Amino acid sequence: MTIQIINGPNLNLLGLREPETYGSQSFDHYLDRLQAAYPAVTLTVYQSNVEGELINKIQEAGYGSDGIILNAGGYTHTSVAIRDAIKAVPAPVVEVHISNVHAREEFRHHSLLSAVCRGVIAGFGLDSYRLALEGLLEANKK
Ligand code: CA2
Repeated sequence: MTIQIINGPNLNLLGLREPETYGSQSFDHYLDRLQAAYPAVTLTVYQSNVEGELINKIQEAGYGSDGIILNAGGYTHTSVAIRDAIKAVPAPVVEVHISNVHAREEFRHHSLLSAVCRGVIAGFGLDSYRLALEGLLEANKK
């Protein structure tokens, strides 16, 4: 089983800035641990700060993988184009957030993506990605 993780704008700064909100671990370090915990799954990660590049990756992985774990960052709250890309592909997409977006500013309470995703996980730090993976694995069994 292959799962594509896609991280959007500014998530390349994980572990470097705002540890009170996003923790102090780099994503690469977290991914090594996640991959070791799920040897039967092939995890690949892509990060971009560019909306069109994220859409290209959703289209590619949406036809070439068994599922997508997507943290679209700030585009979660603004991007009709990313929503359209998710809706257009057959692979299930789980929306994830490291922080609890509902406990933050009002503008983060609404996602344009949630309605076209298989599910949403938010607020568990980087463990949100593992929980999303569990969701995809369970959904795949059914
Ligand atoms: O909680 C999340 O995962 C978010 O998707 C993160 C986005 C934010 O716009 C969403 O509302 C919620 C921001 C990503 C910024 O990532 C940083 C990581 C480390 C340091 C600075 C920014």
